[in-house]
Amino acid sequence: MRQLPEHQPAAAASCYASRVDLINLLELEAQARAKLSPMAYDYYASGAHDELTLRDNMGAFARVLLHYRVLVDVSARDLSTTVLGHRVSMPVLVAPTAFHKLACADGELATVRAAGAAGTVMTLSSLSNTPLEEVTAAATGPVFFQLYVYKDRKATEAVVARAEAAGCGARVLTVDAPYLGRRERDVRNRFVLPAGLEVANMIPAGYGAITRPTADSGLAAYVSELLDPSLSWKDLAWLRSITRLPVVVKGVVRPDDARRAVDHGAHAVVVSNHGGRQLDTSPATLDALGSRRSRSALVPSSSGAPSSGGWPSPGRWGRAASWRCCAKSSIWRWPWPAVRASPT
Ligand code: LAC
Repeated sequence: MRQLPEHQPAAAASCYASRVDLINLLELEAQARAKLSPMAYDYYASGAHDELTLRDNMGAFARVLLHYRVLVDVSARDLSTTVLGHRVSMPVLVAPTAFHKLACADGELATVRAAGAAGTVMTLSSLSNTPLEEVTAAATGPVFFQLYVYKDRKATEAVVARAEAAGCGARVLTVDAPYLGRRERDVRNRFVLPAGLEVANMIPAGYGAITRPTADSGLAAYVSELLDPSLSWKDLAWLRSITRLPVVVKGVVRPDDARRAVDHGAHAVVVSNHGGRQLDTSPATLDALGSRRSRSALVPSSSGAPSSGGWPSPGRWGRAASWRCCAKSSIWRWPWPAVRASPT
């Protein structure tokens, strides 16, 4: 039987590496590849199946050209904007990603400190290795909470209530993962959380452990066993009934689904293909964000549709912001009613 790469324990060292001259996320990724265990790196870096969408998420940026204007006095530049009533220094949020303690011992605490220092929002994953209360206690900026709906709705309602009590600013419902995408690297590695790491938020419900299955990815087995694939549009009403926070729908690539999301009560939509990790050959995020059908629906409004996927450098952010987005942000605006600053 193929010898599996043993997972080295999560890096005991702090996340705060000595100063390194990294100028974009691609260079940071190269550092991660050198420092992380193969299983941890593969988990973070992988896409579904042939990873075509994973690559196209970045390739799409090369298809966007900036036809810049000149002589318009840019001496006073301000990238700040607001997202669901929270002021941010720039139109870039930290998207929800799982298992930060695979990277270093500080895990999600390091991420939330960095997001606060950058003046932006951290979206904390349901599948965090650090309990949400510890993350919000360490936060110096807004924290949104990404939600996976478990078959056990009582357990889901409990974590929703905890996130609200801990001061999270919005609920980000992931809708593109009824089952986990087939990440072949995780299958080869038979991905599992190493000893000492769990799905911290779900330990009280008894769903903290991700164990190594006989084959396949331990995370795929966890998702298939515990998350609710029956989720449908009617469940947005259920979610809004159990939280006072704004509800954001994340994982949409179609204009009609984005419109359905708002028609069913979403306060905002995140255009995302889950970083190419779910359905290979789905459209690149930037193409979904800027497709002709979608852009034809673009009119200025005060609602928002951030996007997620393929943004490793400031140059790419600028291209996204050029998609007729609001002057100061890459929040994409749709012809929707104004987002209520505080949900009813
Ligand atoms: C992933 C899930 C956890 O992409 O969002 O791995």
